[in-house]
Amino acid sequence: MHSLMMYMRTVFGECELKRALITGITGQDGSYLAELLLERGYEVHGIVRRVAIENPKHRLWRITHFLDRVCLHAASLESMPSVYRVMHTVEPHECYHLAAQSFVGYSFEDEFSTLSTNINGTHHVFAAVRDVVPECLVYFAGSSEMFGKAIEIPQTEKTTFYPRSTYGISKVAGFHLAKHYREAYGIRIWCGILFNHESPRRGFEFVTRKITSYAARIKAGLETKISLGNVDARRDWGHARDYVYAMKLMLQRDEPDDYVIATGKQHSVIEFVQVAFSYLGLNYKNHLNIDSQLLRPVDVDCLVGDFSKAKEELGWVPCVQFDELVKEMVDEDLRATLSQ
Ligand code: F7E
Repeated sequence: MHSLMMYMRTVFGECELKRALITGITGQDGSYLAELLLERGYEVHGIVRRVAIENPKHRLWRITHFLDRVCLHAASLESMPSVYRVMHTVEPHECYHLAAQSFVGYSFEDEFSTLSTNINGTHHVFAAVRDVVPECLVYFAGSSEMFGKAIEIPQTEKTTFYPRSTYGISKVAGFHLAKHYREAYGIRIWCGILFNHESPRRGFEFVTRKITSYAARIKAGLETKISLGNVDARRDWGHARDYVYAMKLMLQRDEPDDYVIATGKQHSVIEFVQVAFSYLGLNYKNHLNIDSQLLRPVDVDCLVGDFSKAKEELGWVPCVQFDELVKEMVDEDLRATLSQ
């Protein structure tokens, strides 16, 4: 694949394909984004850890269906030389920096690696763009976790940040690094402030996928109970496929900016449970166990985004509604459970 791309680049010269580099290509968002960019005719490159290449069945499951159409580069975002090497090899026109330790719950267990991986990884990517491909358009994955203990409802691009986890703090640092690289070096970096976004490709550690996978297993008679922590937490949940489309739209704008990407609608964790279980004809009250061990030292209680700016300037609106999202996830988990 790689040599073919190099050959095409040499032979076709001027009319070369647009090259996109995605960090975090093996994750939920990276996989949907790669699909979108391939559809648009991009040459897609991804940074992955060496262990992922060595263990494709376990680590590359979200991208196996298009593996032959992308070029993967083994590198670690924590190693500046390896990020620079990939940047030199690919010379991307667009770089989507999605990779991070993104599980908030885990950031309480390992604050140090969350901060160092997320902040240094982001810094390495931005510095490599500045030094190797300064014309490259960059997307940075910000997060609604930056609002944390939100000081206003709904949250907009102007809402003051109040992060409540080292994950949230690392994203605030990345956000300010992006601004700094824009202002000091003229690097064109867009920040998406994405609220929770889910799909059948969501990791099992996140609450939505945990709920839909347990609902399916309970329906199939393989489990009887699900244990959850703070079921009163409220989130603004959208579909990941809609959200990666917003990333692409951002980079089509002339000037870099920040955009809240959300649905504007809020639901509690318990509502998610109720919709998922009742879709399968189950009464969640018969299966739910509240486990205080699953509570975080501090939680984010209430997030809901105002996406007016994205609607007005990008023409972006979320397409998938809450109920449809839950049902798509449950359907996929039930299908996978029954085919095991
Ligand atoms: O938790 C509560 C938990 O882990 C949602 C990441 O993508 O979105 C995500 O962060 C809520 C929290 O996502 C369980 O306490 C109850 O209040 O699914 P989550 P998150 O922390 O909102 C933002 C936008 C990101 O950027 C992050 O990268 O659900 N909850 N019981 C539970 N959560 C989990 N994981 N497991 C439970 O058993």
